[in-house]
Amino acid sequence: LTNYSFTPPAKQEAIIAGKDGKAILSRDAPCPPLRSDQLYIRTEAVAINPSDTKMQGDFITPLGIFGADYAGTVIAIGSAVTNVQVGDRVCGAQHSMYAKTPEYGAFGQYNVTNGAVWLKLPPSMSIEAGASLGAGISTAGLAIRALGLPLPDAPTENSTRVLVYGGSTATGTIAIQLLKLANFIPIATCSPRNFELVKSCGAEAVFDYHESECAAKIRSFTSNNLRYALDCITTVESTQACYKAIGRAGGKYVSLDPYPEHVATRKVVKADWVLGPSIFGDGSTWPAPYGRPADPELRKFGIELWAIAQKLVDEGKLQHHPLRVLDGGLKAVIDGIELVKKGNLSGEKIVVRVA
Ligand code: CO7
Repeated sequence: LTNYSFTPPAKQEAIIAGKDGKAILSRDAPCPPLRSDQLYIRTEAVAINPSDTKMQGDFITPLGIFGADYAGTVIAIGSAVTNVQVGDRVCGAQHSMYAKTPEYGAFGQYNVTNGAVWLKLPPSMSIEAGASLGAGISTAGLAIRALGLPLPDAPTENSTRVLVYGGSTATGTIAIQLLKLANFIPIATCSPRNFELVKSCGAEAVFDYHESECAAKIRSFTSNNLRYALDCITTVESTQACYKAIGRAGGKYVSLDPYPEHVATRKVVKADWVLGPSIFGDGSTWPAPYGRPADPELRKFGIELWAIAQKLVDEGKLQHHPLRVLDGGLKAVIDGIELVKKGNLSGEKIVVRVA
């Protein structure tokens, strides 16, 4: 399966886990080979996700490269890939710290595309914006699927309301847009400073989660009929608020991390949570409760989701999350991770220019 017409570099600079598990810049990290179904990409920008700050302890694979989100320029093309040329700009996501492919991590000089989880950037979209999309599209898509709702290619006929708790998160702004494009009526929570952002993505109404009456207000706004809640935050407070907002008849709750079961107590509400990297269909080697077997159905869904994302991006229908761009090369990724770890970002995704 290896593509012999292109010889990958022997080594690359990349952010890997040092002896104590901390992120360090290595000058001799491994480069992946190029398989026939892949593109070889010179990385130009990467984005930091909260999950990058959680890759510690048992999550770490020796010599594994950190990072999910990347964008860059194609420098070689596997023989089975069509419709792409050397010099095209693409973005995508990696399954960081997956034990079977530790050299697949976004935070390196080179990336290979992983399955179908990538798209070609139209001229209208910057490399930095592209770098912000990978985990957001994947995670939002998985969450919408777990809610049992369709994607924009099969819009619903009866416009139902869907609550996106944490509407100003990087996952939330994508989820709101995908829901709206599928003809749902998104409503959301966030801080007042992000109300306009969340409305610009398509939310009909936005509620301030700091108010003690937030959940009650949503319940009343939705006439005690809300059936779907997507929780992009996943704390005791967020789970409780979503459960309180869902109407009398119950419904479905989906979070992006394991939710606190002791507050998910209404029998009429079915709860589930999704794992971003399960989009590849390869399963996960992360420790419990994040480990899972390969799933061909998810692989198929990933292909569908990324084909839809390509179309939406080409048509200019998907707006990227507001960016805070850092310069300084791969080394600045370590600063970016620290910034995200501090947890005081609001409605911004950290993107680092690496080349
Ligand atoms: O690895 C992947 C590969 C994919 C192909 S995908 C990785 C997906 N991540 C995970 O699966 C890891 C587990 N989940 C999480 O880490 C979280 O659920 C995340 C944190 C995924 C949500 O991440 P996202 O990147 O979407 O969030 P963010 O960093 O953009 O969120 C920041 C916002 C702030 O703006 C706060 O909103 P405002 O309006 O108040 O400023 O989160 C908001 N926020 C809170 N909201 C309510 C922060 N703390 C909040 C709180 N309550 N306590």
